[in-house]
Amino acid sequence: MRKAIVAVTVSVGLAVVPLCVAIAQSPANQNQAPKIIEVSAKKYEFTPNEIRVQQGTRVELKVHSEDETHGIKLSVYAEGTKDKGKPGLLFDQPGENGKVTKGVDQVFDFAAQESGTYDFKCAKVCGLGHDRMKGKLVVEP
Ligand SMILES: [Cu+2]
Repeated sequence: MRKAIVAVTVSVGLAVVPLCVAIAQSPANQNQAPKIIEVSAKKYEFTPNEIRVQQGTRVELKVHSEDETHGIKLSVYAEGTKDKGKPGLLFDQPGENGKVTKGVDQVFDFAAQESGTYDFKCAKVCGLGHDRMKGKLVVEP
């Protein structure tokens, strides 16, 4: 009987070790602190309007509006890949992409998983120039 208890204790102990190893080895970009990128928005431009990051970077994008409230909506598909399957930008909370709250800076996190050029545009109709209020995120391989 005692032998059985010892055996159970040892096997539980052995099971915990691989679990700890697995947690420590989860993909690097999940533990990595995000690269914080700040964008300011005003009628009718984003500054910067071109953002460059390396493939695999985790990004926290912070959008501050200078005049009235604007926001960013990113295409999650690189140019030319929309029909080819999975999105190249992986959002922590997809609902935050393009979500604008009046008077509040928009902040969202994503992983730049695949290289390519991703368009973004203003997520709130802000006036006559709204349609040309655009930019690009370039994810470099
Ligand atoms: Cu706009």
